[in-house]
Amino acid sequence: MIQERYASARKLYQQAGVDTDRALETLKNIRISMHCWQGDDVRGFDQDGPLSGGIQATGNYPGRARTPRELMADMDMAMRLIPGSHKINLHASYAVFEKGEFADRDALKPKHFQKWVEFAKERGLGIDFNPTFFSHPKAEPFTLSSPDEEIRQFWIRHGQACIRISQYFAEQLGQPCVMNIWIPDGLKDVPADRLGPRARFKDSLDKILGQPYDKTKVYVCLESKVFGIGMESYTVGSSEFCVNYAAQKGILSLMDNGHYHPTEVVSDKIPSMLLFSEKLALHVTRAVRWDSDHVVLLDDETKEIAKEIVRNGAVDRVFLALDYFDASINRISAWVVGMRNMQKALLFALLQPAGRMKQLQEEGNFTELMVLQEEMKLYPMGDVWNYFCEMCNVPVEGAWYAQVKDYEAQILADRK
Ligand code: RNT
Ligand code: ZN
Repeated sequence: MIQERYASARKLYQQAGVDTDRALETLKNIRISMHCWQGDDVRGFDQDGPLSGGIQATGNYPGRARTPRELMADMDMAMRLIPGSHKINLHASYAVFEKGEFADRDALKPKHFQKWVEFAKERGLGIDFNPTFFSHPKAEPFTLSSPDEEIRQFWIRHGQACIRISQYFAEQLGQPCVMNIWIPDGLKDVPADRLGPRARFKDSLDKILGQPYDKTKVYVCLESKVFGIGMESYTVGSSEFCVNYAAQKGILSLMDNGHYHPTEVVSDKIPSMLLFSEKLALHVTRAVRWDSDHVVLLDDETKEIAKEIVRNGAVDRVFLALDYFDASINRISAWVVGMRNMQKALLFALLQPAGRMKQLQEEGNFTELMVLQEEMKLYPMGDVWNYFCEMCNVPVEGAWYAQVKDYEAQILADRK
């Protein structure tokens, strides 16, 4: 049935000038970085305090992963239901300590992540990494931009430690590690001094990048943000700061589509960034009225983001990661829905007659362009997607959800 439906969809797409086999070949090789923090509401394992830094996971759905073992099992479960090979995205706060052992953020070492390397190796996954500049007693309200020199140095050492750990991941796994720096630093109310904190942040980043590392193995990124809860008036790491810093220092910009003004879209920023930098990183998320980090859906902006990557031939230049944390629904479903939707958005983009559309634009034939774009929306992409799932040995359509429900009844229900 699935094969037959694929054969007929393939023919229809062929008539529109689209090669479905080639699209699937491309899709199969796109690795998306699945963020570990959806599994435990961004709590991590190195401290017991609340989530800080102006981000928030809301909801109290049962079954949150409480230990590294539970988190790994849950990620495994999700990965079994997602087609293709991917990466996992870790935060420094997910260090796994031996019994009785503890290392503060500035003293983290590769060995504290050995369990994650073993996990990734066995499954052929890559690892991306993030220093954790939040949920820590020294993180309020400033980290790398702190006027307190001792605190600032602490966080500089943390950044440097994370570069060493990132290189360890890359070397152990034979895949580059994308290391993303995001700081929550900011102010609730009108600043007296906007420049000072940014100057200190700039100096701190210079010091972190002073840690020698192999640029072919570790891609350091800088993520900007417009506001956070409790930092409504000012963020140190604004878009202009981050884009300029990254361009000047030859590191990557990371754009999170929850981090801009509500009518500003990341999809439109992608081609401009691609003209000026070799590589680019994204956090794909869904902002509902604010940076709420809802699960990624197959919505217009997700499709438009995928389109800008595919149409500009940038599949190998854009590092894709997901970033959301919804504690109000089954957390494994949240991963599977988001990952599969990112892939569906990429597939949708890969199944468009891009050459013909571009030509119509250049000829000024906007009527036919609109007609074609709208017609392509109802082409049988679902048949191509199901075939892809079957090819990758994962459940087709919504069949995966029954497995999550079983897992919930058997495993998650016992987590009190
Ligand atoms: C916060 C940023 C950041 C975090 C993760 C946990 O607004 O988006 O990327 O969500 O690092
Ligand atoms: Zn983000």
